[in-house]
Amino acid sequence: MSEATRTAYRTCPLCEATCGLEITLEGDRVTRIRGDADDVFSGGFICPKGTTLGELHDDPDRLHKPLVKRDGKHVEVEWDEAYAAVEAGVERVREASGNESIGAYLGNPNVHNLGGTFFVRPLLQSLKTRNLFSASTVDQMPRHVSCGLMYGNPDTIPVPDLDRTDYLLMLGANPLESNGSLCTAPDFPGRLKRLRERGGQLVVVDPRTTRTARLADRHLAIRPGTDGHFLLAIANVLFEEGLVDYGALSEHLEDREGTEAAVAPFGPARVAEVSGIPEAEIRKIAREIAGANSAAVYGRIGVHTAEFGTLTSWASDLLTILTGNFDRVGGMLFPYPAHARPRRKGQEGKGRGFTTGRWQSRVRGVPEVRSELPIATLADEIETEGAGQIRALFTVGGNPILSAPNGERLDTAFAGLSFMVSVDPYLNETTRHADVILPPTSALERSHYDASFYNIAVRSVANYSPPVLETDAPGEEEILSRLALVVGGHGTEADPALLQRMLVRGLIEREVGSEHSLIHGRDADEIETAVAGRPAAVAMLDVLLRTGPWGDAFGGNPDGLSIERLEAHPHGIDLGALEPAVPAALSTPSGKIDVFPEALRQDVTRLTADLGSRCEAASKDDTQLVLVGRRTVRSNNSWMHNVDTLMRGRDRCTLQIHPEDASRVGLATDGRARVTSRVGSVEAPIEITDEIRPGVVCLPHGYGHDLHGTGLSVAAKTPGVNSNRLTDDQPLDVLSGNAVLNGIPVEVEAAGS
Ligand SMILES: Nc1nc2c(c(=O)[nH]1)N[C@H]1C(S)=C(S)[C@@H](COP(=O)(O)OP(=O)(O)OC[C@H]3O[C@@H](n4cnc5c(=O)[nH]c(N)nc54)[C@H](O)[C@@H]3O)O[C@H]1N2
Ligand SMILES: Nc1nc2c(c(=O)[nH]1)N[C@H]1C(S)=C(S)[C@@H](COP(=O)(O)OP(=O)(O)OC[C@H]3O[C@@H](n4cnc5c(=O)[nH]c(N)nc54)[C@H](O)[C@@H]3O)O[C@H]1N2
Ligand code: SF4
Ligand SMILES: [Mo]
Repeated sequence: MSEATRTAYRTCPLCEATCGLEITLEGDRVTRIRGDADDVFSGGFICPKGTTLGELHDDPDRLHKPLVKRDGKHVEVEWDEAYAAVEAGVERVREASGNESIGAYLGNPNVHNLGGTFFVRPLLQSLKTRNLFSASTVDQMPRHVSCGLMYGNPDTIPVPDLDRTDYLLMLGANPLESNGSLCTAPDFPGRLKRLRERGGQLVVVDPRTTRTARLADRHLAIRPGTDGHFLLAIANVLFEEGLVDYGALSEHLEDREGTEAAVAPFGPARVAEVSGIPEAEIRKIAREIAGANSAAVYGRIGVHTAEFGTLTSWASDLLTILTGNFDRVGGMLFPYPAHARPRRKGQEGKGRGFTTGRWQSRVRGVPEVRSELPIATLADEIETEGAGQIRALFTVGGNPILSAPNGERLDTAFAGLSFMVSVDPYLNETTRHADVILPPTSALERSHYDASFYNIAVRSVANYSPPVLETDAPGEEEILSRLALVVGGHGTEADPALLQRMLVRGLIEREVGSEHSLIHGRDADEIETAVAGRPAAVAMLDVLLRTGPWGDAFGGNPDGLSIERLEAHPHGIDLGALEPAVPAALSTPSGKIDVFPEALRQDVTRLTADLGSRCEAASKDDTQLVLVGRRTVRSNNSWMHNVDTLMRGRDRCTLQIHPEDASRVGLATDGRARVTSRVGSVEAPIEITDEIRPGVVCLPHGYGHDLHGTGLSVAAKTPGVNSNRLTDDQPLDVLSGNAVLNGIPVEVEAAGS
């Protein structure tokens, strides 16, 4: 007799798009996953990754029990034994070299996970270290910094009003493969097609002719690393041609003086020479942005993981400010998630503002940003002896050996650590160095609500997914709580429920104590009882939702949102399109947008010098090749290469090179190439294609699964090469500490030559 068939609905946690999934199960076995046609946000859209949650769950290589390293080999142990090993290891390192000798790295999946979102902080607090690193500094840190400086809070990030804009200038993003980033919009491809269908224009700036570029009205194959110059040249034309019009935003802007003078060196003729985008095109775009009914500018990985990432992020917002498109329907708008603190109408939007550099890294002296240090300097901190040298490391949901620059150096550094703990479901390139690996439950076994990505969504939407499968195994919430207690010196016997209750209680007390809260003055015990009986992370989310802009205020607004209400709406609740939100959304000391923050003034000076040296170089015959990255829809950073259905077909880890360059360096059509940078060298199959700008070569990141000691049997069959053995850990985006992962100078030759 076959087991009962049932259908579950949930939000896909794999990327930023938050697609609704319809999951069919027989008993505990997933038999089919397809897009949830009734999902209020994604309307049935899905990508190949979303269909594989069942395969991920059933992956025989996924860890179910902790591993502890004994005599160089990982062996399975019970949970208590694993925590005891963590306690012993941490005590040993602390006694020998103090709190600062323990570092932590948080990877990308933390933000796709409720337990991670709420419970990583107690662990970090128990670690009492400033040696904190995350995937943010190989990703979006530049955007946090520019937004922090301009709007007062690094998490106040505007998004393009994708569904209503008449004009979208997109740089260094390929949402047809990535499904979008810092702009949560399920079915991004469909939304771009609809933009064009309603008569809007899409202009894509990318050194490669991507699938997104092919969808655009125009594609501009820019020289890598020159997006900042290009955007400032557009600003230059706006001033020069009298197209600047701040519109309704004018009274909310401060410190805009000096912008015109600062962009003066970026004349479109000069910038055309260095960027490869003709002067006429630069002028045309300036006129189009100024003339469109509404316009938005959106940049992502290709422009943020670059030397002037923060400047580029600032410049992209500047263009919409200069043309009255900022904080306007169809332009750039601030998202408004259901779990946010309600905005107060007419509020001035004053706050403390944002600063960086409250401390510096020990070895290279790079400034702290958002309480963390650049991942590009982690190897320095491990290798360099002296007080504060990192001797132990915690990684939570991260694979820096493949995702951070100069991966080979980091691999050697990790091998020299005295103790390492990883919270991760796989024995992979990074966790193979760990003395203790603690595997959390799978995505199907946990509740989900996209607390991170609704913060950057193009509509206000709320969707809560209860677990699809039941389990007694510990999820992130329990593992991180127990780690926090063990590391905090409370021993392996301490009850994680006490810590969890403390966090829920703390949140409730903050709300009832805040004069701005919907539940100000209410009885904390009553509120606590109302959310009791749920896992702590869900209880915390319930408090946030119920006191949020659409919340039920625990009875004050009976039709309002709560987890219970969301449970009754498995396809989500649409709360509407975004609206202008300035000044209430701001938190700058002045209550206004800082149009040209001081830190950026200094950076524009640096870019002006860079323009000068690039102009000089451009006049010489330059054959220096530069490396950029790419994503493909069947892959997700480094960790989904163990899913067989996604890996079928041709090898996707190829070196793309333009035919002119291939023949100049003597590459045969089907051969392999050796690619060498300042820091390393790899060999990859070549793919000669005219869909890449001459002078540029491209490798995807997240591959290189051929290292010994891992347990990824599928990935190991088509290991590919680690492109981050070529990226350099020395250059950084000065303002954010972000690594430079695109535009890496490389030499290419036929392999074996
Ligand atoms: N399928 C899939 N989806 C993913 C991921 C994944 O690994 N696979 N990862 C997820 C994550 S963590 C993120 S952050 C997002 C990222 O999402 P996206 O930002 O859309 O990332 P990419 O697809 O890498 O697109 C970056 C583009 O920048 C271009 N580029 C490189 N250098 C330059 C430059 O100097 N200037 C300009 N203008 N362009 C340049 C590259 O050619 C590439 O097409 O994707 C998310 N979604
Ligand atoms: N050259 C180059 N390098 C890049 C990029 C690029 O464009 N070019 N992109 C960068 C970007 S945008 C990002 S976000 C980073 C990503 O960098 P990382 O976050 O360091 O790497 P991931 O590949 O996402 O690794 C995720 C890890 O989390 C584990 N994991 C998966 N699910 C869970 C879970 O639910 N819980 C826990 N605890 N662990 C889980 C996986 O097994 C894996 O070990 O890579 C960056 N590196
Ligand atoms: S686009 Fe992203 S959220 Fe949607 S199904 Fe694919 S991986 Fe999941
Ligand atoms: Mo990312």
